[in-house]
Amino acid sequence: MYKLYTRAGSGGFVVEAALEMAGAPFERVNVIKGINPDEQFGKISPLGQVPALVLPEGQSMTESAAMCQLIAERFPNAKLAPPPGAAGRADFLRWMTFLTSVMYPVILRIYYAPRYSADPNGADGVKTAAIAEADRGFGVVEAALEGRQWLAGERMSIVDVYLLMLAYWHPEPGKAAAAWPNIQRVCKMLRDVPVIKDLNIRHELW
Ligand SMILES: N[C@@H](CCC(=O)N[C@@H](CS)C(=O)NCC(=O)O)C(=O)O
Repeated sequence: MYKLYTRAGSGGFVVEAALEMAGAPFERVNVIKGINPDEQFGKISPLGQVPALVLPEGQSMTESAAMCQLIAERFPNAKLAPPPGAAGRADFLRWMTFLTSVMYPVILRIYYAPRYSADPNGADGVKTAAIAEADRGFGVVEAALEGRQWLAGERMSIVDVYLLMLAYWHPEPGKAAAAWPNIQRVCKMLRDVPVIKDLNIRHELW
């Protein structure tokens, strides 16, 4: 049994989606921001962040992208990622890394702006710059989706779900929808996937 520490509206969304799509047995532990739900959480997530995943064998991990890749690897029949050697593999690794190392942190700067400035009046500036940087990143993904249905290979993969999550975290969803039609197209297709639809009841991305 997997155990996922998560919270509605957090990066736990994409890991919940991966576990559900894989058919992996898992329990959720809801984490209220700033409060350790149990002693184990403090040890496995030293930054106090979700998601955090405890594997059936007892080992634990943080980092949403690593979790998604591990779940894809452990449940190959779910086809959550193009396997090593497949045509879409390079794109999958590229976009997974881009979303997690470029886009996720920039979006954190929007929502946790005071953390990113030593100036007590600096948060607004951090936020404005972070939104501009997020927009630049979404522009890169938008261009990559031109003429193709999914980010990696010929079928949906967990990296598309990662993109949906980040796209709905944009502070101005209306602007985002108009500015990036290819991303919107991917989101629209995913919104109808039953697992995603169900998860949205709790996460309220849209
Ligand atoms: N790099 C981590 C980022 C996780 C993260 O920043 N989680 C946020 C929620 S989306 C969090 O728990 N923030 C609480 C905090 O930093 O205090 C990942 O990809 O899993």
